[in-house]
Amino acid sequence: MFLRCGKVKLDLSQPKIMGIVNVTPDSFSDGGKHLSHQAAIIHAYRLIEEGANILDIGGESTRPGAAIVSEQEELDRVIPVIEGLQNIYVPISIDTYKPAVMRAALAAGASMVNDINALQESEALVVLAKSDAAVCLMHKQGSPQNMQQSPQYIDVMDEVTTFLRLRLQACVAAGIALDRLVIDPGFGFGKTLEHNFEILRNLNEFIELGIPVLAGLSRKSMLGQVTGQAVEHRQAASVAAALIAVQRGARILRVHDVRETVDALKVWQAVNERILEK
Ligand code: 8Y4
Repeated sequence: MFLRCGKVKLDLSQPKIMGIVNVTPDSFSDGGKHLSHQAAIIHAYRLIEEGANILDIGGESTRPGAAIVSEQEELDRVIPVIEGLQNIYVPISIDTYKPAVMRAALAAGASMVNDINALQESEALVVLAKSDAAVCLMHKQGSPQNMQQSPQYIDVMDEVTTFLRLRLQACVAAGIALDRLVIDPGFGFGKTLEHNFEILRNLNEFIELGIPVLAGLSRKSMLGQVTGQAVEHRQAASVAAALIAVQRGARILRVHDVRETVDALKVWQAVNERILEK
């Protein structure tokens, strides 16, 4: 199984790691954005060194209740970072739901779009159809501002699967080939603790859609709820969750802690390889 990201064909026969690069505004906002861009670029290089296979660059926090960032502000945050990463060999993913940001990021060198809105914004399908970039289609219920108020499903697996199938069909109808698409159930996006763990338990069911599955569990509140740990102490829980996702068929893991997740995957791979040797 391969994922086409522009010129790069990403081999997903072994699970791959997407490292998270947040471009957050620096606290010296009077002095322009140079420092936060520089910090994001340095962090990106570190994640590559640690073994990241994709970098996910985001300029708007999509954590529950986070403030909305204007299109121009988001562009000002992410485009200089993408431009500053011209020489890297790993594909760059742009984390955005705004079509104008997608277009500018792809022009600046990104070869994947990670859209928590699954290309439902008008023009998003058109922007991607005109490109050769990969796309991650994520499920959410509600908007990041209200999604955790009272998530409700009759059957969460059924609803998420149906939504992702419809978005896959919309992408194919718009001219985006299947080998450019990834699906993601969207852990924490309009889901209760029970919903999130039901999805993780049954993650293998998404494989039937025939498209690689991406899982984003890193540091999320579902892990805080079961461990009692604050966000800065969820590394072990995140690695455990990532490994469970891989065992249930996830092909891409979106993580903050790249080095630790790489090691966990090496243990998993050693177990699998040694089955074949016997
Ligand atoms: C601590 C740190 C607590 C981060 C919560 C968070 C996903 C995603 C996000 C995901 C895909 C987040 C952009 C939420 N999550 N994209 N983005 N899948 N494809 N929260 O699960 O990291 S942001």
